[in-house]
Amino acid sequence: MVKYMKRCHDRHEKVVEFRQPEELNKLINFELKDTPEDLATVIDYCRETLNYCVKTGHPRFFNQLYGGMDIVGLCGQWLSATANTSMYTYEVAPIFVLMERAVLRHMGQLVGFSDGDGIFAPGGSLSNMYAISLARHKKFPTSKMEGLFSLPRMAILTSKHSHYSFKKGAYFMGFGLNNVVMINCDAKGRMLASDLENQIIHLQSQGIAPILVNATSGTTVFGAFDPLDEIADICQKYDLWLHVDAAWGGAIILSAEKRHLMKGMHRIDSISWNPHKFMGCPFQCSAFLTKKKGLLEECHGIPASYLFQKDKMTYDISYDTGNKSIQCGRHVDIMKLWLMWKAKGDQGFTKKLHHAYEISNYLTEKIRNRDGFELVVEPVYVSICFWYIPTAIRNLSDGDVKRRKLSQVAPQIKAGMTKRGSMLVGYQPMDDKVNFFRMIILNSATTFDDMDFILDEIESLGER
Ligand code: ABU
Repeated sequence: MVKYMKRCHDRHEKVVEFRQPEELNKLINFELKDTPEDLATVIDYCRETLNYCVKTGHPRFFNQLYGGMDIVGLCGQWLSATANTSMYTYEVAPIFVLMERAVLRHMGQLVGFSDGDGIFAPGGSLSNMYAISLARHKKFPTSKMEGLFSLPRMAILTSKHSHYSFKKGAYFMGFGLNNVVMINCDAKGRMLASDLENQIIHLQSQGIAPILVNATSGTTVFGAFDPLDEIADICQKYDLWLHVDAAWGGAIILSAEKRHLMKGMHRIDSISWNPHKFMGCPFQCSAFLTKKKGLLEECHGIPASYLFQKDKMTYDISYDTGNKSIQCGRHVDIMKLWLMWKAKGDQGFTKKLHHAYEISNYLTEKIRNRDGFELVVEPVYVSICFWYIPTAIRNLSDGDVKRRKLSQVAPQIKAGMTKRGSMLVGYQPMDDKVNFFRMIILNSATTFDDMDFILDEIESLGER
């Protein structure tokens, strides 16, 4: 593992040694048997596994909203794996429960919740589902006993650029996809507050009860920040739960220079903030925070006499966290984050963010000034969206033929970089925009030279 960590930081190493599934099936014997295999073979499996893993810690991995390799965080991950416990009671996780309380308190205070509550969840999607669950409980507390059967039809509102977890949450929790109202965005990907208000009025006129508005701070593709103050005004007017999905963008809270992008955050009811994204905490680590103390437990608490005995004489049972959660067993995600925060302080994360902005600004300037490259949208965060337009189609007039050809460019270049293993960058279409690249800059090891490298590589693959 230590060798692998070194390889992840070596630019001569490939980001991925890509193999097709049928090749990997030949390289590693995945099938299980009745009889044991010897230890040397088992260790070989470990070696082979790392050989074919994607090096997400490599400075040229830009594919996802996570990456990099924080050694302190990794040690925290190893330590909690060694401790092998569950977060549900103080009884079996005393130190981790106290760590979680301290980190949630600190994160809540940074958001502006003076006396809030929260929980670490297995990913941002689940954190967002916590918000839907609390919003429903707040509006219709009888839902805990009666389910959906005693309630009016409900809807949740979120922008067209928001994360798909709101749709997943809607069907998982029984609302149905038709009751997720997608609010229009401006050209920069920010929710249009005027459309939000129109949609709320329209829902109410049909007897549908909106229960939650989600605003996004750092949308998944453009990295846009919805206008929280304007949205909070509307939620206040119509008495709606305001959640912010800041899974990707929450780190800007740590920067006095950039925090204005989330102006109004102290007015929200809840927030999802994933330290495994920009902050570089080893996967996975997602915080759900709410202003409403006690609501998580009121909403999700179920007596379980084998875990949450009310007559425990060893300690104060308010330290048991299991009844805030929708899970039973809960992974210890806190140790790695707490240790990183101890080692860096707020300042360390702020420095990481400002470094990423410097690299992003450099890349943006290069894209602006280099033939064949074109920005899709002016970035406000560290997500840089752009097209590469090969020479062969550069002079075609705008129209269906050019769009069709351009839409094939990013997938072809992506296939090329994966085969070479030289770097990984994501792509997607968005609204009327055909496939474009989305570069995610978050690894502190990434340099200006890496940006020159990726543009050269994209051009070389795009001109083949
Ligand atoms: N949960 C974030 C979406 C995945 C990604 O674009 O990396």
